[in-house]
Amino acid sequence: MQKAIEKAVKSFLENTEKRDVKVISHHDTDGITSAAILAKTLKRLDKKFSIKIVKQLDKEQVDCLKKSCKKEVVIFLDLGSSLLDEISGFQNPVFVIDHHELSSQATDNVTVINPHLFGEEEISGAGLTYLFAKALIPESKDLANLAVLGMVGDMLDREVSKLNNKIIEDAEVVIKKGLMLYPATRPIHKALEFSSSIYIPGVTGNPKGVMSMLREVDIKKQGNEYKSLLNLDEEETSRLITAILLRTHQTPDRLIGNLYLVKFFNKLEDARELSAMINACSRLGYSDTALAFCLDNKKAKTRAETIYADYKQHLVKALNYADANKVEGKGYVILNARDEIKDTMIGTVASILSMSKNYPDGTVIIAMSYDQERIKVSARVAGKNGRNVREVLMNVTSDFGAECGGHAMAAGCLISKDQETKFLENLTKSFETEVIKI
Ligand SMILES: [Mn+2]
Repeated sequence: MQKAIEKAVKSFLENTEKRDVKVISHHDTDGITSAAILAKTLKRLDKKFSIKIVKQLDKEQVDCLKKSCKKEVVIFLDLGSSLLDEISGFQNPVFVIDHHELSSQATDNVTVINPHLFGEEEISGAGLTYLFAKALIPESKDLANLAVLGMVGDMLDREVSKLNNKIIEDAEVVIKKGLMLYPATRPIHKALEFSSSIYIPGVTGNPKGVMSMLREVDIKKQGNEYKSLLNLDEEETSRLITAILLRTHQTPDRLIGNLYLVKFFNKLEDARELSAMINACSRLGYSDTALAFCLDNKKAKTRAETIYADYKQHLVKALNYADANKVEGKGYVILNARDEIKDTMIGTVASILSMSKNYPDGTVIIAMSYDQERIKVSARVAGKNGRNVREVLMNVTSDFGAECGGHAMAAGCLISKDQETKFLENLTKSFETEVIKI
């Protein structure tokens, strides 16, 4: 892949001699950090560029871009691989730097850098963009911290690979083994209350529950504040882990993992926390703030922190709503949140429900939320084994057609509002036939 990157860089430099650059990137953490890495690099190269951050890329948007960007060098980051046929219709030079599955082959005017093409190991969009940036300017190690956020954002940090290790090394990450609760650098009671990485029944979103658990494990304030997770001593940590294990019925390996501490604004920060903050900004519609934060804007940092606090309140409310309104059947849970939960948060809610350990292994979680005239559906599987939820969605929507994406354990689709009843009918039918088969 390195050779392909070098070739791409050469062609990129030639093409941008007389053309400006248009960057299109995805609105999640991986996409935002990819855009930030490239923006910093283009600035150093003194190239003129503009950035567009999108929630998702569809055919219509590509057509729109074809009309509006006739002169620029267009570069897609963390997306585009599924639309190579459409992207091939551009008249001008196009680059796609992405790690998602490829739909087809691209034409000559499109340069694709994708690990699937080279049989490479998993790497995030930001990781790829970082490799591209390093090929453009070798002295780009200072951008590796952004690539670490992208990697953590796409949950590829458990993927031990040469490429990822090199990025972690370049970023001078401090790795600590510990409880996968974030932020690891802030007072423990806050981390417990807002722990979306580990859902603890009776504690997450419940300040009283947090206090009673801290009393139970004998963790006291030091002066006016609670210690952060990183500052707890060994015994406090192990008592806390036991208490969480008892409440979540998780296995220890799901709770313990590597904490990545990266330098941002001259402070060591928990990469998962920053990644969650960037995602939160985008999900509430503030991708511009997220990007400005990644470009070291101090004002954006303050704003992003406020938005993140707001997001956590939204999320806790959404989880409480889900708890009170979900419908449980044999082997499945359906949550139809309509307008009560934002479409940009419904996937997170579905993931948290699937990790909550309240359901037996293999339970399918379906969560739905309105997105203007459409309904966003997120499907997840609790535990490790179960039905292929992407197939479930494809079967259930087969008589009216819907674009389904994702994979066996986590998938999603968009349907129109008039299909709501039909979709729910098909869904229940499908689950009930499955039960009969068993
Ligand atoms: Mn990605």
